Amino acid sequence: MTHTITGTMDGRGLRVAVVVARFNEFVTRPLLDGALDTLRMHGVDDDAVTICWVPGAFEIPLVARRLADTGRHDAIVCLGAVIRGATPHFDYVSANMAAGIARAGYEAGTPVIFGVLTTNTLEEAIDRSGAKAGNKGRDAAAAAIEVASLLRQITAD
Ligand code: INI
Repeated sequence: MTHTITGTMDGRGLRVAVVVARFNEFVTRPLLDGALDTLRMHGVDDDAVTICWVPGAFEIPLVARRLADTGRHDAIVCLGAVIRGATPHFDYVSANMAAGIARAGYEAGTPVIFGVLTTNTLEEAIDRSGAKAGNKGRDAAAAAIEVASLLRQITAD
């Protein structure tokens, strides 16, 4: 007989940290608003949410790792917007940020969720932060709840 463990979308009792980049704040602020609304909708208590602003996406992994190492959060949600048109640094910032976020989660053993937009244009970033193509902050918050719940069940089983 198979044994399936599925994460639930019940966020009650979960403690979540959000790391959000100030760079391109007109995009990252709606990502944050979407993430916070989704956490609330799924029962995560406002008092259980910690928000850390960082200068840009490049700084996200370090702060996410430090938060994960405290052991005080069930998941870390990373939010930012790296837009190709805005910088010749796009490739360096996005590659290091993505690898660092993945590494923080794998090494700390806490879900570190990738909610950073990497887009070719400003328009694409706006579309993905609440306009035409959903809100990546909401998606990231939902993923945080699901994976934190899944890990809890695996550990409890
Ligand atoms: N940071 C971003 O979050 N998005 C960007 O598009 C971006 N651009 O275009 O350069 C960006 N740069 C800043 C970077 O993340 C660091 O904060 C900075 O280099 C200081 O380390």
